[in-house]
Amino acid sequence: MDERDKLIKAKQQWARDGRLLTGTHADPEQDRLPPGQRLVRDWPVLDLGNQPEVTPARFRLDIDGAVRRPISFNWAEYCALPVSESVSDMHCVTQWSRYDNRWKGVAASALLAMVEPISSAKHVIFHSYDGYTTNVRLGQFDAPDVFLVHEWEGAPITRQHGGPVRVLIPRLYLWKSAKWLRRIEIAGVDKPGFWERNGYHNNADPWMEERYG
Ligand SMILES: Nc1nc2c(c(=O)[nH]1)N[C@H]1C(S)=C(S)[C@@H](COP(=O)(O)O)O[C@H]1N2
Ligand SMILES: [Mo]
Repeated sequence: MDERDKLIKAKQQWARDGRLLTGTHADPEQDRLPPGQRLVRDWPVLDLGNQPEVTPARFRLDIDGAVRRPISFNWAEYCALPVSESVSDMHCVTQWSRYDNRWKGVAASALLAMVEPISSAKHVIFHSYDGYTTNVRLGQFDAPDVFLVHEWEGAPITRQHGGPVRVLIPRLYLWKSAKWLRRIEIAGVDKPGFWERNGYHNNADPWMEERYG
């Protein structure tokens, strides 16, 4: 069994055991730190072990599916998009949280305005260069604090953290924030992603402790 299979088996066991669950809920308006989390100062790296090198020449981002105007960017086209700055917290299901991360990126709402989802569009599936997938509801993606980010703390996002471009959805556990983003599929039906099929919760709200499905 290789490292990747071992990781998947371990996480499926965590899900069966309900590991790390405190059994409490919290209100994100009042409790900045979700239940069962602890603060870290560094930024741990977590993925399936295959960190693709996405060079500017190789970079493509497609946004398609249940939209009126599907779009495909190469690196130069992507760099011409309007960039916003934001500050947000990160919460990982493996129990670490990191406050006040400074990001630069393209607002999810701006991208959605360009592609114009049709009325039956309800879900978003992210596809990455390493084969990873993860899914959210359209409303979870279409939120003011959601960005495709390319800078963290004033420097380009490193390859190990999913650069050049990754998703950032601060109010969901970090496995929903796809690294090495390749495609955003807008869909009428939900399609559980990699960890959602391997024991993690479909909704992933840290304040509700939605760790396992
Ligand atoms: N493409 C891709 N994105 C991914 C993953 C992955 O394996 N591949 N792992 C997810 C998981 S499980 C976590 S916890 C976060 C970790 O992001 P980080 O390594 O930048 O902390 O990325 C998420 N996004
Ligand atoms: Mo994770």
